[in-house]
Amino acid sequence: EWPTEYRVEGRFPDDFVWGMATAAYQIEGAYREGGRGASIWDTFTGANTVGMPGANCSYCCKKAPCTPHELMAAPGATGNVACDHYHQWKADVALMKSMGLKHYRFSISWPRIFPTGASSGEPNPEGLAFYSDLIDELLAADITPFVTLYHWDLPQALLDPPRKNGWWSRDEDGKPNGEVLPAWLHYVDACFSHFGDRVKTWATFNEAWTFTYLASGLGKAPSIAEFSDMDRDPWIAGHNVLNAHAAAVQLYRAKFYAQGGKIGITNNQDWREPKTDDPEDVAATERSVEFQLGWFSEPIFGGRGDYPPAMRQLYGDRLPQFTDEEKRRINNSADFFGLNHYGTGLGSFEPQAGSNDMSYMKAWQGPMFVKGQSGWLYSAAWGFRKLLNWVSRRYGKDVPIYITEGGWSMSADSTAEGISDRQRLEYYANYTSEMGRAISEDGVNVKGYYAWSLMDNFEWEQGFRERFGTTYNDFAHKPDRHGRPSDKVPTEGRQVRTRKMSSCWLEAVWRSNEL
Ligand code: GBH
Repeated sequence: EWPTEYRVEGRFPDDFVWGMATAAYQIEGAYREGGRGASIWDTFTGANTVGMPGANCSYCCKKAPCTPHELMAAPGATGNVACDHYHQWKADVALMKSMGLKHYRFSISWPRIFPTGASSGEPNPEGLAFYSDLIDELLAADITPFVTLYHWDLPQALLDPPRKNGWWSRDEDGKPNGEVLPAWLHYVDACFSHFGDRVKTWATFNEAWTFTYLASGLGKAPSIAEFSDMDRDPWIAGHNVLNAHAAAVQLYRAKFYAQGGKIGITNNQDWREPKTDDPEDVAATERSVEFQLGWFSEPIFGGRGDYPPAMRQLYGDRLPQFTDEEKRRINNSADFFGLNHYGTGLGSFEPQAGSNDMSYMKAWQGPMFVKGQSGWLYSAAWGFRKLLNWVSRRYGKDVPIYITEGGWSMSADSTAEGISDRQRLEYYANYTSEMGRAISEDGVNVKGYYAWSLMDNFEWEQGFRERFGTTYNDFAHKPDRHGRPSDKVPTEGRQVRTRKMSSCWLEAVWRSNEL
């Protein structure tokens, strides 16, 4: 009863933004170079951080080897080398230029700019130089940069004692206290000061839900015991992050107004379709979208500077309270609505909480959906259209929506296999078609679409085996003992990038602005 094939057609508005996206820890590598400090992902992957600024071995065992977190699904994979972009960045910009790319979203690594997350003093000049040169090279290639300030690589020093606890910081009485806020503001101020003359689009955070909720103990860094009380810690972290977002926007608007840029945040949501038309299933799926996307969108776009009323009703005082001043600051603290969207699943009412987002919804995989390589990824482009309409209904047609990520994972053991990615091409064809219909038929204010990702990269706890790239990376892997390419140890300086079919298809789209 659900469509699996679409007419691929449509023309996009003249000013529509087509781009590609990446994130620092997933592509840069060079983890001990350029004065970079340790991040929570170095710790989580078990990278050898002995001697690095802010490494947590300074109060831990002080000896290598460190061990990957038990939730690393591909233990041994790290971002130590990743795509070696820190060395191959010029060639990477040349690649982007060769495909006619006009918009590129990437993130800045906080521990490259402030290796120990300092809240005063000068930024690391080598870190500044890397991004400054990259931005210049992009602009020279006629590519507009979109910069994410935080894509999950918190300086490790900001998680460690004494009294830091990263986004999870709270007072004795349990109230979130924004302990890392001065360090965060010092960092974003440095980014605006040094890059804001050339960067005109900023996102504060990538997927607050993922790096607070899942990172409280469900598989993203840090997922440590101290912050794994799922009745308490996600809400503490989320609260601190919303306040940090609003403070960064306030700073940007007050001090960097003359730069003439815009700033927002990127949240994530996959669509949830009720498994049956039982009203309880319908309510549960609606609630699940509200409790994930709404958690971080309602305070900003909902007009009251506060959480969704349904969340407050269910959680009561477990959900922290904003002061009136905080509410005023959070309300309207974004110039655009950034949305990462990948796939669709079914949902039903689940009376025992404990489901993925604590919304009393159980997620199901629909057998009618095409499945990606990632366990959670199912394609149903109509779900994307429904989600876009959900956002538009809820937060109005005025706020411009940018799809800051969308993509498809496929496994591949060779370049030949990797570049024949017809299924990814079909994903993009179906999803951009449905996005086009949301724009032209439903009047949803979508302004741009960034494909995830420019190239295969370090896919977090999945290491290198899950490939989301539109360009294939050989990673110059040494084969493992079964003769298969290993999940581990990409080699520096020798990675070959080869564009996939999907990359060529997307190029045709952004060159013609038409499907
Ligand atoms: C994005 O997250 C990230 O921004 C990007 O860095 C990443 O490379 C890309 O997706 C591909 O994964 O297994 O039920 O716990 C996408 C949102 C949220 C999707 C967490 C996977 C895990 C669901 N992700 N989710 S579950």
